Amino acid sequence: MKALIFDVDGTLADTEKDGHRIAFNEAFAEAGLDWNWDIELYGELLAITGGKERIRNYIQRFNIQVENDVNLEEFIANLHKTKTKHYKALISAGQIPLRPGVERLLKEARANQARMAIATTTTMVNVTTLLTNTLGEESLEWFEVIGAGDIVENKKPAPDIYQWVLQQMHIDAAEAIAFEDSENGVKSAFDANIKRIVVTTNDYTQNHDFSGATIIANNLDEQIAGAQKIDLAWLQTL
Ligand code: XBP
Ligand code: MG
Repeated sequence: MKALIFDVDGTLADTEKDGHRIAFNEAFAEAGLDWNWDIELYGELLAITGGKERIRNYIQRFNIQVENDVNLEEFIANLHKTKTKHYKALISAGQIPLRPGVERLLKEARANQARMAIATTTTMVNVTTLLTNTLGEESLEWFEVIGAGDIVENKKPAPDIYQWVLQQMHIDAAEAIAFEDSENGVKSAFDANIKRIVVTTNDYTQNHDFSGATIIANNLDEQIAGAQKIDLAWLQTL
């Protein structure tokens, strides 16, 4: 049985528009900044993965002057810490559900002792908060490895995080199936040599270039060629 490696943001849950974006804006307000990332702008900023990297890109792109006497690195790190605090609060309040079919597939995989892991760009506490709030505390144990955030040097679309997870699991890329929602995510998995990639798109990613993906569906509960939904039996045919 192949190991299942899941992305988090956009794949397990639609966290970007009503989660991360809101938390960024709350952090900006708390820091006294008049920045506002509206839905459209945020969609463009998503091209850069990682919250700290996204803030830096925004500052550069709009030529924003951050107070002269502060160190930019430190400024971004502090702002991002505040963002993570707001994101955690939002997820803990149960604002974001899992996407259709996610709980079903995770539980099916668990019941069949399939090996599972996570490969994400987001901060570790964001992952654990989402999992415990949607699936309970014990769900953290369902995942053999959780690769998250700054654990690798280069975030998606670089292959580093998938390579790191494969290494930790002591498996070859040929033994894995990756679950992604974005072009950056598919590129990351593909360049880590994972050639079985299941994409479930969302509003932000539906027009992305998914070259290298095995299948592109709206969600895991969608009827696809050869199956009523994306389940373990179908995944084993890949
Ligand atoms: C997810 C991301 C993350 C979140 C923010 O990308 O890009 O950066 O938007 O998380 P993927 P942090 O789904 O491809 O892993 O602010 O914690 O970095
Ligand atoms: Mg994603």
